[in-house]
Amino acid sequence: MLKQIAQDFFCQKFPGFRFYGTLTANAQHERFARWLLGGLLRGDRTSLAEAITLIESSNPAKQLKAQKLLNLVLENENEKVAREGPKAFSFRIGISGPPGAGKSTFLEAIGMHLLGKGHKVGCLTVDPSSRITGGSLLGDKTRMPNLSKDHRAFIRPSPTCGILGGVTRTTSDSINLVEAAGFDVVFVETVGSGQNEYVVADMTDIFVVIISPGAGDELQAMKRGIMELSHVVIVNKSDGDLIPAARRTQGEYISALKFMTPENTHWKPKVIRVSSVTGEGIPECWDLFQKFRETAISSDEFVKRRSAQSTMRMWRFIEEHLQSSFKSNSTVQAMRRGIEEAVSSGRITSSAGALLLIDAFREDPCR
Ligand SMILES: Nc1nc2c(ncn2[C@@H]2O[C@H](COP(=O)(O)OP(=O)(O)OP(=O)(O)O)[C@@H](O)[C@H]2O)c(=O)[nH]1
Ligand SMILES: [Mg+2]
Repeated sequence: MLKQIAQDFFCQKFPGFRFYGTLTANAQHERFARWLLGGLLRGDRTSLAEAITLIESSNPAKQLKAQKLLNLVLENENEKVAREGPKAFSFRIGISGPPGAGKSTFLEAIGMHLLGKGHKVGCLTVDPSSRITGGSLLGDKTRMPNLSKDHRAFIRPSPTCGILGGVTRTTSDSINLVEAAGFDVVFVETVGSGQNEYVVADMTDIFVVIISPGAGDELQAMKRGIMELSHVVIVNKSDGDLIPAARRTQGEYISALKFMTPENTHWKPKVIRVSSVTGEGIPECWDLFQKFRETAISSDEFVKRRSAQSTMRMWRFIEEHLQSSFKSNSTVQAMRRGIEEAVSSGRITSSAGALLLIDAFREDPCR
């Protein structure tokens, strides 16, 4: 009893102090998670960065701590929503679009606009392709010079490659951490390359596609499914000589969207023009986002979408986790080349090759 009082005293007095001596590993994790949660709830950015690094770690002990922290964050969020109703929800905004469309510049413009309105803004990036290239240019802070310097904004680039459970898990868990630290508007930026849009749309409340003027070819190339996911299409760079082309592009997208099934029965997708450089159209763009949020909340779509996303994400995590354990398994790695060769040369069928690897994985005692 006395020991407990002494420990609590030290931990309160010196927030960074961790009194682990006599605690079980589980209690240590719990205490650490509570200490980090305290930092998050105070809006401490160092704690937030530490919490995100923790959930990105593949170290088993750190993963246990991370799970404790995420549970506490969830409890805290649920209590807040029970107390304050839907206005307690943060606003998660997915931003996608082809490389160079001006996504980061747009985030700088709208982010600064939001800081001016008293919001706290988080920006995360998703780039599963960075696993292949080994690095990402997304989140390039040079395109967000003011936002990245402001303490009311938090910018975090894509997690590095090879993380257990994949980018999806770490990004959606990071969203919860960023929100716990008081950032009430969270942008998730991704490069539009086919698959990423679905990942981002599954973690956000509104999905926005940003394009450049004269992107008629992009319209052809952009998958119908992705257009159907979008609630707002932004034609960026509507400034100077580019204005006529931006108007034309806006018209083309309005026509194209007429023939598509909207994602949300209560919202017809909108196509707007902005200039992230001059700031023209940015306040109207934010008003539109807010209108979407109000419509979604009042029609109950907001909560329904988040619930459906949670279940969908659980399955995505399982898939990512199983795939990464499978591919990194030493038995699978040892057999892989031989079986691939047997399949590609036609000696065995693809399904037989797959089953050989799956059986080897299942029977591996070290898995
Ligand atoms: N004229 C004009 N140029 C813009 C505007 N927004 C962005 N740009 C320019 O477009 C280029 C690309 O901008 P980024 O913000 O880096 O584009 P991005 O979509 O984030 O690019 P990636 O992250 O590489 O996919 C830069 O040279 C910007 O200065 C705009 O509103 N008007
Ligand atoms: Mg960018």
